[in-house]
Amino acid sequence: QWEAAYAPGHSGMVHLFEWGWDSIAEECEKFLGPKKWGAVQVSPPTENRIVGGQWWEKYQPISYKIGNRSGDHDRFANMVRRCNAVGVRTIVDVVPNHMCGGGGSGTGTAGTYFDANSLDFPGVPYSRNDFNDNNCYTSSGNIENYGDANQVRNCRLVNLIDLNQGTEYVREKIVDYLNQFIDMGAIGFRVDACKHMWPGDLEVIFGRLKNLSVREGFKGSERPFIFQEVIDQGGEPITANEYTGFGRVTEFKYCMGVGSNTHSLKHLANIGPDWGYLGPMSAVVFINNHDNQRGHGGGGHVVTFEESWALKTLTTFMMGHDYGEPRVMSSYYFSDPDEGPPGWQPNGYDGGYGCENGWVCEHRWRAIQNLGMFRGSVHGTGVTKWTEGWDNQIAFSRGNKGFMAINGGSSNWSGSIATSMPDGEYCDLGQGDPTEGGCTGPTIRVSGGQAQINVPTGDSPLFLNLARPAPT
Ligand code: ARE
Repeated sequence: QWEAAYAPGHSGMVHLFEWGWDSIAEECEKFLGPKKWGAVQVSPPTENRIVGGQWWEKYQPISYKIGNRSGDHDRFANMVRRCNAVGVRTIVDVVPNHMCGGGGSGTGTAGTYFDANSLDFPGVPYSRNDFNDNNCYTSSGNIENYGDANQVRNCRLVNLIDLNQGTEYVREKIVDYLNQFIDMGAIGFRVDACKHMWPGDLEVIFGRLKNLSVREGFKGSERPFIFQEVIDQGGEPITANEYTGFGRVTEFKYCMGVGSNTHSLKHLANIGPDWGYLGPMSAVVFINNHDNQRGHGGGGHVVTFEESWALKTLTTFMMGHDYGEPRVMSSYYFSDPDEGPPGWQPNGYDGGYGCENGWVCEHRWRAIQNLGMFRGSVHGTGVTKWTEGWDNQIAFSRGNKGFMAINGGSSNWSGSIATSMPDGEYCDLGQGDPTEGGCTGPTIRVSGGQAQINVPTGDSPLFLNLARPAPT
């Protein structure tokens, strides 16, 4: 439940936020597979309430049927298969804490009726007794004070009708909800709003999940990868550590930690538990996420695509360093933080493919696109030969498998840098791609434990990646 079952040589998650299933399948085949990324994290696929096209509609479940504007059940299943076939796994964003916002009634994205006044969700089915309202003692029925763990877990998060995972019936429904994705070949889950559920209940639910599907090509002994969204920036009674016994947890302190050190990269050498963060096997790390890039969920300055230079620098560092399991955010441009994805339609839209018309696609940026390949090839090594230049420059090796140099300064960084890489001529994956004959970009020579580097300053490229020897 802590390790993602990535294909050999693949690593790193890309969150294709709000992409449609057909587009994701195509991106796996054309881009993420060949670039050896580990997995896509997809937006919640189950039936949601239709509000007004906002991205956050998908965090308001109506039933556990697969079907919303990203696509229907068969398209989703097809996407998981096509991605698996090219070595890219699927990680599903699931929302077991609550159903939709209270009040009103209607029909969800897969045509299922619901009544949020009487708490009736026939699509599951859930009814009044499955919810927590009777266990919440705030006057509004909502969470009013994050200093009170009881209300954080038993009251409604922003009026979202709160399920009681303490009951056997609700647990079984959630287990079935998650297992349907494992049956389809998904490898794991980003679990929404875990702060708002009791750790003991989650432990039971996750413990009942199936092993990864043999029919879909897995060994049968692998556990689903689980990472839980818990925003812990200190100062609240609920801590991320309460959740590490049954899966990983999002390490939100990392966003602020790296974001405040773009101009002092050398400080990042020991980022992790020394900074009061989760252990390396417990943390999922990221530079920003779909909430904090638009001011939802968690405070502080985070680096996003709007600061492209800083984002490239920090993403390179995150993917190169050995702390935590990394995730790269792939966004769309927005002016209103609530607005849905470009070209959204209530049903069947499938934007995203092509990375044009409003999609940012950070994962395709030159400096970022080969980082999954780098990380996949240095698997099992630690950081060695940490080196600092004089002008916000750092370099390090990953044992004898990789080397990375990041120039965050205002002048070129060139010279001999110590490395644990064996002698040879290597492809600079920051600027080029490995080919059968060698490299489409510059190559770098290592001899006698020294790499001859020349890392230009400027927006791109920022790193040299020597994971792959250029064949001679
Ligand atoms: C929307 C409307 C609300 C309305 C509600 C119900 O915006 O006004 O009341 O619908 O009708 C997302 C959006 C919400 C949206 C919701 C449902 O962000 O705006 O509400 O979808 O459509 C807390 C939680 C954390 C949560 C953040 C946002 O602890 O789990 O708030 N993050 C996840 C997702 C979100 C998603 C949800 C949960 C809900 O990643 O995308 O919400 O499924 C401190 C605390 C944090 C707290 C934070 C913000 O930092 O430490 O714990 O995060 O403040 O309050």
